[in-house]
Amino acid sequence: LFLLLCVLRLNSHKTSPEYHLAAYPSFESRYIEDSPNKNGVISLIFSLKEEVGALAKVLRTFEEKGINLTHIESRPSRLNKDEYEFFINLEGKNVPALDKIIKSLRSDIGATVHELSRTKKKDTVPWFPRSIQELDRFANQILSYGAELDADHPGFKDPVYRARRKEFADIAYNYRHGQPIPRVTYTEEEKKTWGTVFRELKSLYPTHACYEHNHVFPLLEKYCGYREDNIPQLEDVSNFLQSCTGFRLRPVAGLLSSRDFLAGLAFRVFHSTQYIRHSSKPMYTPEPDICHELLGHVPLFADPSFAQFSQEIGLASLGAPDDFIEKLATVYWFTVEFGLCKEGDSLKAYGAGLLSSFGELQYCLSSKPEIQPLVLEKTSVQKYPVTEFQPIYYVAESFKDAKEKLRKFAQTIPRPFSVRYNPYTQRIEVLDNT
Ligand code: HBI
Ligand code: NLE
Ligand code: FE
Repeated sequence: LFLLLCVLRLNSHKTSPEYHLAAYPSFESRYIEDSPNKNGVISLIFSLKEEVGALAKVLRTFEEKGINLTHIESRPSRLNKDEYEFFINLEGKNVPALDKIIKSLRSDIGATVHELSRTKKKDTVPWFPRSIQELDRFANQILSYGAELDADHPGFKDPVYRARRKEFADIAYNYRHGQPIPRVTYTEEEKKTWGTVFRELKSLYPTHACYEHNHVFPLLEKYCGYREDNIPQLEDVSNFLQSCTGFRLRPVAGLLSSRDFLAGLAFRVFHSTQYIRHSSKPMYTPEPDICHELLGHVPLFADPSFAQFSQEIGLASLGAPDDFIEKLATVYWFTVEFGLCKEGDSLKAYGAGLLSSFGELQYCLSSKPEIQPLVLEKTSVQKYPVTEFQPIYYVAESFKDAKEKLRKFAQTIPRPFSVRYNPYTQRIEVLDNT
C-alpha cells in the first residue's frame, strides 16, 4: 500500500513557539521564524531499475554524507514496469550535500529524482514590535528593581522608599500607549533630593555639557517647569519633546532588557522612569531615575540630529540576533549614556549618565579616565562597569558623524530584511531582502 500523500510530513506542525515570518501575528511568541517546521523535512521521490542492490547503493550515498532518512516507502512504478519508485523523507533544514547527492543519483545510479520540497534555510528572527501600540507588551517585562529592590540598593532597608517605588511601578504597569502619563505629587523629601541634584548639575552644565544640552535647557525651564523646587511632570516633558523631534516618553517601572528598550527608540519612544533616587545618594545612582531621564536624556532628545541618531540605534536593533543586540547596547552605552564629544579644542559631555550625575560629570572631564575616539568596531565590544564611574569614554566628532558610523555598523547586522519607520502610521515597515 502506498499512502504517499497521507504520510507526507512536509509541514508536520510542531507545537513550537515559532511562527512564519509573513504570518507572525501571535502575541504569545517571542520569536518568529521563516519556516513553520524548525528542523525541516526534505522529501524526494526517485525511481530505480529493478535490480539487486540498487536501493542499497542509494542508501549508502546518503549514509556517506551523514544524512538521516526518517521515512522510506516503495511502490512499483506505473510509468515503467521494470522500475520501482521510492519516497523518502530526510532530516534537515538546509542540507548542503543534497545537490551533490541528487546529481550522483542521476548520473551514477541512473535514478529519476523528483524533489518534492525543500525547506529553505532561513534564520529564526526574534519578535519585535511593528506598531507603537505593541510597546505596551514590554510593561511587565522589567528586569530588576521594579517594585522590589535588590539588597545592596540604598533604598532596600527603607520601607517608605520601597512603598513609594511600588506606587510608581503600578503607574507604569497600567499605562497604555496613547494615555496621558499620570501626574505625580512628589513628597517634600523627593523634591529636596531633586533640588540638590538640579542645583549641582546646573552649575556644571555651562562648562561641562555640550552645546545642544545648554541650548535646550532654558526652554525646559521656560515650558516644562524645570526648577530647583519642582520636579517636572513626564506628561508635560513628553508633549514638549513631541513638538521638537517627535520623541515621546512612556513610563516604565524599571530596567527593560536591552532588546525591549532599544526597540522603543525605533518608534521615537523613550521609556522613562518616574521615581527618584534614594535621598542618601544624590550624587550618583547606578539605575535610571527621574533626575537621570529629565536632566540627562530629555534635553538631547529635543535635538533633531541626536534624536535621529537614537532612533537609528533602535531601528538597527529590531529583529537583530542576541550578540548584535549586545553590541548595540554597548554602542548606546558609550554614546547616549556616557558619550563625550568634541567642541573646538575641548571635550564636552552629551551622555545622559554623565549629565545626570554631578559626581561623574566632573570626573569624566578630569585627567583620570581614559579617552578614546569613537570607533564602533572597537567601542561595541568594550566591557564596562554599571555601578561605578566609567574607566573609559569614547569621543564622537559630532552627532552626524556618530550617525554615519552607526549606519555603516548597522549594515553588518545579519538580517534577512530591512526596516523603516513610517511616522504617519507609526508602524515599522519590513522590506524582505530574500
Ligand atoms: N531600561 N528602563 C530602562 N532604562 C534604560 O535606560 C535602559 C533600560 N534597559 C537597558 C538600557 N538602558 C541600556 O543599558 C542598554 O542596554 C540599551
Ligand atoms: N549614574 C547616573 C546618575 O547618577 O544619574 C545614572 C545612570 C543610569 C544609566
Ligand atoms: Fe539612561
